[in-house]
Amino acid sequence: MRSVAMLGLKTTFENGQLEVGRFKFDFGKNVGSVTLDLFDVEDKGTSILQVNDKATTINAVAGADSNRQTITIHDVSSFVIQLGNHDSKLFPKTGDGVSMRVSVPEPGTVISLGALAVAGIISARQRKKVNIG
Ligand SMILES: [Ca+2]
Ligand SMILES: [Ca+2]
Repeated sequence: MRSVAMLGLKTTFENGQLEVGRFKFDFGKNVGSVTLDLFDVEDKGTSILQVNDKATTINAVAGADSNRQTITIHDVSSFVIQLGNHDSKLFPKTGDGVSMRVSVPEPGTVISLGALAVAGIISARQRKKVNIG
């Protein structure tokens, strides 16, 4: 299951293989350290924008095709990440799609983006409201 279709994006990116979008993860409590496993960051733009509702900038490093990297953030109850870059000059047709896995220390808790479709729906609704207003 992938969240691409749930985000209201009109076009698919990298042939729909990977996600581009802004996601909020809210755990509802401090879950300690959170590890993000990022796949296929090839251009700048992928960045953690907020941790616990405070603005921050933790940029993922662009690398070769299909590269992997992990970023760990600490004392996290929520965070917002921009995944991928829809306006990539390197990929003018597709944008730079990125896939992510999120791991938190609680045993067996691994969240994939597909499980977070709800977050995508909420942000799509908020965007709609903004457009109407
Ligand atoms: Ca790629
Ligand atoms: Ca990519």
